[in-house]
Amino acid sequence: MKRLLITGAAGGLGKVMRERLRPLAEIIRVSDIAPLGDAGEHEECVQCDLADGDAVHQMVEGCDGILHLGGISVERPFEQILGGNIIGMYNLYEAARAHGHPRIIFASSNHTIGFYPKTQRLTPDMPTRPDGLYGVSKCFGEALARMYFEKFGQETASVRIGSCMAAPSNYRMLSTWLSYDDFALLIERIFAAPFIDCPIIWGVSANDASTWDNSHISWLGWQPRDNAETYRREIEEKGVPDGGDALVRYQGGVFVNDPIYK
Ligand code: NAI
Ligand code: 15L
Repeated sequence: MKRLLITGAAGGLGKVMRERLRPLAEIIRVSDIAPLGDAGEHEECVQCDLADGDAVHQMVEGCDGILHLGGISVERPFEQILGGNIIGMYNLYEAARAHGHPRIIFASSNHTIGFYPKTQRLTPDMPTRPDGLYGVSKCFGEALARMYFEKFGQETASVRIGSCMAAPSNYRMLSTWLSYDDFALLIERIFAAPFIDCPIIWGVSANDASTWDNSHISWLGWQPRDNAETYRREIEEKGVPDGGDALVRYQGGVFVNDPIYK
């Protein structure tokens, strides 16, 4: 790619991917509402609110691919979710439509399906069961991506990320963990494919305890290498939650207990 845009680049995942994805493009354009620090070599920094349509058009212009990590990433009052995740998604897709349909990777979330019981194996064609307004906003994002594909041919991979962090930090993450390496590998595969359509992909490592079925994307050739099982002993030493604990009862873990924040 000539220019890859990473939104949410000042956030937890954005900071990691800003470094790791350097080889994917001549220029990485990093964007966030928060300060981004100085532009590194082969970088451009664009500070911008996703809810500002004109600013988003300028941010997207000239980009051949977009990794969309920006937005509210946990349960928050609706007004915050509305700006970052609903209006922000619409602005991003309108800008992509105006600027040549750069392929988009949308950071969706397991909280689109959080109310499924942990014992159930899931495929992406099953109905959503969001566990909060945040999860609902990610369902909106996936639906928006689908509509722009059907109407305009806009390609998007909606990656329902489990728990993407350096290492799993609780019992639930033995199934939901996505390592940074496996996420970076997935991003590479998505941008390298000649055509991707508009799939929903489970963003999860090769965890023995995973309940998410990615067999529909075997054509992508993504083979996650990490397995949270490596961490089982040290996690279990901290204590094993009982079956009634939301952490292990629901796919979305404790998000199911979040109130509607005002
Ligand atoms: P984060 O909260 O650390 O980063 C999100 C970034 O988006 C922040 O830097 C924030 O300033 C920016 N942002 C928020 N509202 C904005 C707005 N209106 N305009 C522009 N930028 C705005 O979240 P994290 O963990 O880095 O996650 C990145 C993405 O991946 C998020 O979309 C999140 O929903 C999704 N995700 C992450 C998971 C994880 O395990 N880290 C799991 C599932 C989904
Ligand atoms: C998410 O969607 C959140 O963005 C992240 O902070 C984690 O809490 C993750 O899900 C998870 O379910 O572990």
